[in-house]
Amino acid sequence: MLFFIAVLPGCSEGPLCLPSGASLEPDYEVRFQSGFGGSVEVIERESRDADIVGNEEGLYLSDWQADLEGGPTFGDGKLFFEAGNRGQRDVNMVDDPADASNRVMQFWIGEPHVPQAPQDKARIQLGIRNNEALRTFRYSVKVRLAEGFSVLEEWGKAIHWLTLAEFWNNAPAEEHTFRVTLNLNKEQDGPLLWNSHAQTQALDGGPWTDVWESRNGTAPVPLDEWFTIEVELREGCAEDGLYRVDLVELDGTRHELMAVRGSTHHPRDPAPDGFRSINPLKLYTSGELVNYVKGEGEALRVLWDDLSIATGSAAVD
Ligand SMILES: [Ca+2]
Ligand SMILES: [Ca+2]
Repeated sequence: MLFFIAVLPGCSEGPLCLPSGASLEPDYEVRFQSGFGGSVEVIERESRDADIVGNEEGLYLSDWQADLEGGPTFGDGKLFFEAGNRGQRDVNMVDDPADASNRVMQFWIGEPHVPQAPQDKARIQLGIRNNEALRTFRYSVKVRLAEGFSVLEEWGKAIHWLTLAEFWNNAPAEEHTFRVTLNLNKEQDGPLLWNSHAQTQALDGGPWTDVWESRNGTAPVPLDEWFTIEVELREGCAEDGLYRVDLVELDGTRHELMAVRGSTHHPRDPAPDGFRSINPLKLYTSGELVNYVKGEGEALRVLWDDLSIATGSAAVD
């Protein structure tokens, strides 16, 4: 499942990293969780970003300000749209279609809303940014691909850009830009399938260069049904970096989507300093894809529930 594509030709800055040695299994500690109920709400979502505030009584570490932003590990947590208005894309707390007594968070994209040539694109993400030495973390979240994804399976085009999560080490504004991305992909005549890649980019922007890629065409992509995604990332070199993703179906069946031993920072970063920015919940794609879904009379809609984020023992040093 794991293969290396390139060793960064033309990148000369910093030595290739060396493995830090045997890595111990970290002890994980939950830092934040949310079931999107209680007083949790999204505010000011007409702008290019929005905030989530509130908490759930009885749910430990569930306050979006005091626990997520005020805790020792994470900086700020914000929703980011980049552009557009609520008639084009929106985030709302809605009833769970499977249980009206449960509230969940909905990402909704009705049309492309981010200007870009040759065609506008679309983006909603939860950005947890300005994290201090976030080197080892894992999270789980329930996901429901609620609308638009069934018609995508009928689309006679390949899909290479439909992002559901992204992890930055480092972000584009920093040196040694590097990201790990969890995507849904599709061949021209095939069903949706799972894909991840790690990529670098030069500081002045330009094309992304693959460091590794992992693809899983056998695990299911459940549509209109809850499933759980579990993601683990440990900062490290080709020898000791770790990226793992599991999918658990509603009936409890577990699938290993990705299990990559590979660099989880820029391979030439001389001083890796953790994942300063992560997007554990994301819906980011091309205007062409969104326009196709819209033309079929639907919108792109993802529901999220029961987010829980833990950091490993080596996360804060
Ligand atoms: Ca809930
Ligand atoms: Ca970093």
